[in-house]
Amino acid sequence: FWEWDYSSQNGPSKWVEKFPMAAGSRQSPVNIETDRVESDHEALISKPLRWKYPATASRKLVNPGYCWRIDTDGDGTLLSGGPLMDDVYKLEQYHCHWGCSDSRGSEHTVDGQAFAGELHLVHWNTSKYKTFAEAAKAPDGLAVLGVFLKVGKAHEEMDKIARLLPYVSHKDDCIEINEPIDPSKLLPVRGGRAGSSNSAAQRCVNPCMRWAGRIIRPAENKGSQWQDDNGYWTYLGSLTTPPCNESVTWILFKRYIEVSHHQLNIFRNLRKFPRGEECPCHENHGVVINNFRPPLPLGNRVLRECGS
Ligand code: BO1
Ligand code: ZN
Repeated sequence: FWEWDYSSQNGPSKWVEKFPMAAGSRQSPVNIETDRVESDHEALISKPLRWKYPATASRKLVNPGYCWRIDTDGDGTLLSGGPLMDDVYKLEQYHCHWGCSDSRGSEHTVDGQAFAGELHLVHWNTSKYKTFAEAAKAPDGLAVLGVFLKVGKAHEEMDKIARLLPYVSHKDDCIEINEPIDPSKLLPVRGGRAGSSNSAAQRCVNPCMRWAGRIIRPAENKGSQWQDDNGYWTYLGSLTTPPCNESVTWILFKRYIEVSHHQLNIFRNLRKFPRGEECPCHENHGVVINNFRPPLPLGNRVLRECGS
């Protein structure tokens, strides 16, 4: 009996023995060849990608033994438009992948280049399915927003997470989140680009409103709605961990966010083994590093881009 992980013994090349889906033709991640993407698809342009994440939706921080993960209650969250068209998706959880050093860690690569990490916001299609588990079995059930992490200056919202990680240092540790953590602040607004191109911005869809002589900012209560003018790549793929279901519409932002080397080191300090157990002292003294799956063939799939 073995549990899947990222080690040489039970890592990505062995997953297929227990999870046959991992050998499918719609697997993730992939390498994004920027000069081979198809641009200006009418379907993508006709409806801008938009999202809404109330900070109060982030409920629990978990160490599942292979990353950190924040589980949400989904209340008031929304992702729609772009490749998702009119279907409305809800945020289920968000988590991260990273390396042992700053030169690798992302799952997707851009023109063969890896980033220091990759943040995944995992959503499910509430227009068509009743639960996350049901959606996870359907070809259009899930949508994951991916954000590349590059080492630079410390990220304020990510620091709220980094400061909590010592409380979930061991596998199966879980804490409730009391300070609001806003996943929309983890999306790239300004900063560099994963591909080449010029600048644009993220727009707030619902403007501040006046009420009883006061200015009400949407962020103060239910979270504001944002739409992307920054550009993304999209393709049909899978979960990047077992069971590797081929149920994901991938949406990868062209812009990356910056996190500090120190913040990544805090990620690299999480343990793969439960509290109270001896350190198994297998690879890397039982810390969670290199929790990324290498890119798989794009095959006959189309990678589309939207925005500059
Ligand atoms: S990812 O964003 O592609 N890295 C990803 C990978 C796995 C999941 C979500 C996003 N979730 C998994 C759960 C499994 C469950 C599966 C299908 O969804 O971790 O426990 O079996 O429901
Ligand atoms: Zn992931």
